[in-house]
Amino acid sequence: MSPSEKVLDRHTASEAPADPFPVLGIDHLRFAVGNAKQAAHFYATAFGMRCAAYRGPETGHRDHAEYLMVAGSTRFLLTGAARPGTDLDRYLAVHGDGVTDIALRVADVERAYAHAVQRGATGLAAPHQPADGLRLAAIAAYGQVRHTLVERQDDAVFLPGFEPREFGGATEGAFHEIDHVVGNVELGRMDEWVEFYQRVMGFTNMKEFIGDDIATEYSALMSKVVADGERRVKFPINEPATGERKSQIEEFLEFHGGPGVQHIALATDDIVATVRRMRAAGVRFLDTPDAYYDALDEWVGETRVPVDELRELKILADRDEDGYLLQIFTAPVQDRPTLFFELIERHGSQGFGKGNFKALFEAVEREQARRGNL
Ligand code: TYF
Ligand code: FE
Repeated sequence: MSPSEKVLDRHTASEAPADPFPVLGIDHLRFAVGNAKQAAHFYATAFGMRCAAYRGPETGHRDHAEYLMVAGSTRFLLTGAARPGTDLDRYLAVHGDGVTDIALRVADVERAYAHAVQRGATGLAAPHQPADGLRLAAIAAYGQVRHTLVERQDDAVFLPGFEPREFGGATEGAFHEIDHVVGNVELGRMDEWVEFYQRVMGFTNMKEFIGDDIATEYSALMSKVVADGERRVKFPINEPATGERKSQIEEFLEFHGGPGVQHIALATDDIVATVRRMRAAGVRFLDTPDAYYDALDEWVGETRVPVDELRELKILADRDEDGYLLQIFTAPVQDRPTLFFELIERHGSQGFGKGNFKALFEAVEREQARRGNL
C-alpha cells in the first residue's frame, strides 16, 4: 500500500459510521447434551480439553449440570439436565445433542442488543447483569440456536455459580481457538440467513462460496460465508440443493429435526499432533483415498508436513493466492449424523478448503451411504 492510499484509507475510515455491532469474538459455545458428566469426559480425553469450572445442584444450580471445557481461547459449555421437566429435556428429545448457543463477546451489550432488535432480530433475553462485570442479552438465530451477547470484564466469573473444577487437558496436540461455526438451514433459506447477519450484525460476505456447479456435481449443497469486519467470527451457512442424491444437508435437517450447527472448525498450530492424539483416543475421521495424495504435489506443493504424513493421517491440504491450509473432518460425534468437527491449520490462506470440496464431499457421501441415507 502506498503512503497516499494509507491516508485515503484513514480518511474514509474516519468518515465511515462506526461499526454498530462490533464483535470481539466467540465467547463460548453451549452444547445441550444428554449427560454432561460423560460429555465432559469425552471432550477431555478425546479432544484434550481441560475442565475449568462446574455448576450444578451441588453448587446451588438446581436444574442443570454444566461443565466449562477450555482449550486456548476455545470454551465449550456442556449443559445437561439434572432433573426431569426442564426445557432442555424437550430440546434433547427433538434434536439430540447439539449446539444451542453461539455466544458472542461484545463491548457493549445494551447497544448491540438494541441495534439487533431494531434491525429485526428476535430478542430472547433483554440486557441484564447476573454478576459483577458480566452483562448478558440474547437474540434468536437459525433453528433453535441463539446468540447470547456477552460483555465481560476480564476478572468476571464465567457465569454465576460456577466453581473451579479441574481435570483433563492435553499437554500436546490441543487446538487453541474456534476458526468458524457452520449452520445448516432449510432449502431456499441460505440467503435469508446471510442477509440476517448482514442486517443485524453488519457482517459481510467472504469470497468463498459453494454454488450450483459444485452442488450438482458432488454434494447437493450451497454455501455462503459471512464474517464480521475484523474476521474474528466466520459463519458459513449451508442449504441443501436439489441433486440426484439426498443432500448431506437434508440428512442433517432430517436427523437434527430442523436447522442447526453442522460443524465447528478448531484451529491448531500442529494438526499432525492433534490428529494423532485424537485418533489414539478413538475419534474417527473421514477417509481420503490414496489418489488424492498422488495428485497433491501438483496443486498444493510443499507444506510444513511431508505428503506421506498427510496421507497416513488423511489430512487434506489446499492452497490459494494467500497461502495454504491443512484440514481434516471428524465423523459425527454423537449417535445422530448431525454435528461434526473440523481441525484446521492455516498458513496464510483465509479460505475454507475449496480445492478439497470434491474429495471431502465424496467422503461425506460414502459415510452417508454406510448409514443408508443416500
Ligand atoms: O466450512 C466450510 O465451508 C468447509 C467445507 O458440509 C465444508 O469446511 C462445507 C460444507 C460441508 C462440509 C464442509
Ligand atoms: Fe469448515
